[in-house]
Amino acid sequence: MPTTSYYIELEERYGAHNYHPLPVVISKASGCEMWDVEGKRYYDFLSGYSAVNQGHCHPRIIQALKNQSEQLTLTSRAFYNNRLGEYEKYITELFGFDKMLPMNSGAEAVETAIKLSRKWGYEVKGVAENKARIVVCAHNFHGRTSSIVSFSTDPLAHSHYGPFMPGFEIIPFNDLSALEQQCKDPNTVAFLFEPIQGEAGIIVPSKGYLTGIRSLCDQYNVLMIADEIQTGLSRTGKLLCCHHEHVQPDVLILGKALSGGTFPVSAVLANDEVMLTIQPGQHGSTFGGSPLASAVAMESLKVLLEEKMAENAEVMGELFRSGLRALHSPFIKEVRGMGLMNAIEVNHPDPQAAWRLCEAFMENGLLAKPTHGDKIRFAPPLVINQAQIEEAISIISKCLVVLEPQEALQG
Ligand code: IF1
Repeated sequence: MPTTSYYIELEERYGAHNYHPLPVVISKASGCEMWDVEGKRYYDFLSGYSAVNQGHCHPRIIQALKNQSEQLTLTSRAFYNNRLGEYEKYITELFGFDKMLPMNSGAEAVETAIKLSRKWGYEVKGVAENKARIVVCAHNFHGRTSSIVSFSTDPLAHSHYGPFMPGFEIIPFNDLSALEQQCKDPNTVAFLFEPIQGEAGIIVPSKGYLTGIRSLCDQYNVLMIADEIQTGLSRTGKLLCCHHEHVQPDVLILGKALSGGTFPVSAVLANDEVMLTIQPGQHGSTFGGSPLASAVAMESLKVLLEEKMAENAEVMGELFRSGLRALHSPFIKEVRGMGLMNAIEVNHPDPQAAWRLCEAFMENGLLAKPTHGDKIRFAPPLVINQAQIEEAISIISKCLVVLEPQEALQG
C-alpha cells in the first residue's frame, strides 16, 4: 500500500506548488472524521474551508448525486432541464429573493455579483458609463480571479498579478462612517463584504454593523452585497450570518456547502430590479445550473434545514469557545467566532508557533490550519456532537504544551 510520503512526493514532483498542506494524505472521510492512507483517524476542523458543513459524504447528498448522475448531468443552458427550475424556486423562496443566477465556484459568483452591480448602476441608478465604484473592505477575501485580487490588500494574493481591475474603493472593515463617506459618492453602486471576515482570521464585526450597512445602502441607493460563501449555510449558527441581525442584503452570494462539498456549486440571489439587468447572452457558464448541480444543491439545503444544523452549530460553537476559554492558556490570546466559525489567536514569540501547534494537533488526531500566521481557524462540520467537541478541546489542551519553552519541557 503506498504510504503518505509516496503521495506527497507525487504532488511535489507533478503538481503546482500553490499550496503548502500539512503532511497528511487523506483517503476517506465521513461526518466529522477523516482517515489517512495509513488508516489513522482525524477530526476535521477545517471542513474544506466550510464547504463540508453537512459532514463529509453525507448519505442523502451522495444519493442525490448518484441518482442524478445516472439520469442527466448536463444540458448546458442552451436547453431547459427538469431540475433547474424547481431548484431556483426552492432557493429563492428559502432566502426571500425574486431570482437566482447559478454559477460554479465562489469566485465566479462574486464576479457575477460585481457585473450585476455595475450593470444595475448604469441602467437603473444612472451612473455614467465606466464610472461605477464598488466599495470593499481591507483584509477581504472574495476569491482568486484577476479582478478579485485587484481589490485584495494581501500582497500574497495580488503581487505580480497586475495590471489590476479599476473601480474598487477599500475601506476598513466594521467602519460605518468610512462606508457612509463612500456611499455619498453618486458613482458608488455597491458595498461588497463578508459578514465575518474568514481568511483575515475570523474577524467578527460589532453588533449592529450589518444593520448599519443596510440603512446606509438604503439611504444612498447602494447595493448591499453579502458574500456568505463561507459564513452562510448554517456555519455561524443561523442559515445566513445576516440573519443574526435580521438583515436582508440586496445581493446574496452562496457557494462551498451549497453542494455539501461534492463539487463546485455557487449562486447569486437578487430581486428583479437587479437580476433582470442581465439579459440573454450577457452572462453565463457551461456548468452553471446543471441538472446535477441543481439536484445536489437542493438536497444540500434540505439536509441543513431538516437536520437543524444551524441550531447545532450555535450550541456546539458556544461549547467550543467556552471550553477553549476555560483552558486559560497563556498561549491563547483570544478565542473568537460565531456558531462553528471560530479561531484562536496564538500568543507566542515564535512566528511558527501556530504551524507547530497544528502539527501537534495532527499528531493527536485533529486537523486544523493556521491563517495569516498567528491565527488558527477551527471550523468542523456542523454535525459535530458534544462528545466530539469535548475530545477536540482535550486534544487542543494537550497540544498547547509544545509551545512551552524548551528548557521547561526538558526540566
Ligand atoms: C483558497 C481563504 C477561506 C471565500 C469567500 C469567496 C471565496 C472564498 C468569503 C471564493 C473561498 C477558500 C478559497 C481557498 C481557501 C479558502 C479560504 F483562505 F482563501 F480565504 F475559506 F477563508 N468568498 N475561500 O472564503 O470561493 O472560488 O474558492 O469557490 O483559495 O486558498 P472559491
